[in-house]
Amino acid sequence: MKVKSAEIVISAVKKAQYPEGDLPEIALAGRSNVGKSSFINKMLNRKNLARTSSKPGKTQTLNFYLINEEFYFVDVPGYGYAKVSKKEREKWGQMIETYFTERPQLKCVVLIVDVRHKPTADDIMMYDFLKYYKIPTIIIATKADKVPKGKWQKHLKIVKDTLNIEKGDHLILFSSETGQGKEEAWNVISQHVYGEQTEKDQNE
Ligand SMILES: Nc1nc2c(ncn2[C@@H]2O[C@H](COP(=O)(O)OP(=O)(O)OP(=O)(O)O)[C@@H](O)[C@H]2O)c(=O)[nH]1
Ligand SMILES: [Mg+2]
Repeated sequence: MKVKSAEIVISAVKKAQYPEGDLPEIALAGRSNVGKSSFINKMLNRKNLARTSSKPGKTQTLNFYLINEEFYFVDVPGYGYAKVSKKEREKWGQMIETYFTERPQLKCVVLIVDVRHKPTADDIMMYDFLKYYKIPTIIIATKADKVPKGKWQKHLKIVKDTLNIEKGDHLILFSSETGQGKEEAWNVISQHVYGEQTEKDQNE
């Protein structure tokens, strides 16, 4: 995928603010601080387009990034951060549910998990939610640079078994530090954005 342009279009908190038009959307989901915004930046070759932070809870709104004027990445606030009030959690739940269940433009969700750890109960709940609504999902196991190469397969198997990943959903080892897995991630994302296509088309 050649990224020719990438820009933030809107930070939305409600449906009326979602962009108009019918361009396909790929949303990011995952635990707070797992690396969703870093994933977007790495994929787009932009250092700081999506704001990242070592403190959890950086992304608070649905941030729509328009790519090549053809499709959107939607950065979604993370879940599972303990220091969040009940009221904020409810607000988050409502915002996510509305977006994930009432948005025909949403083609696929990229669920990001930390390859170092067994997926949490929240990760499982998120994946089950996506499967209940039949939303195609790509699982990105990120922070591969933090695990020695000899242990990658063992960790991937734990992710696969714990989430009980359905046939047809891809699991990709990734690192926002090294760029590992980037090409594979683009290949799978392109299939969801453009539908099936040849490798030649994708490289153009
Ligand atoms: N070593 C390493 N660090 C990473 C990787 N991806 C993200 N990080 C670090 O993890 C921290 C959180 O990254 P973010 O991209 O802000 O995480 P987020 O999921 O967007 O977090 P919220 O917006 O708070 O939900 C930052 O300090 C990143 O530098 C990775 O692949 N490898
Ligand atoms: Mg973020």
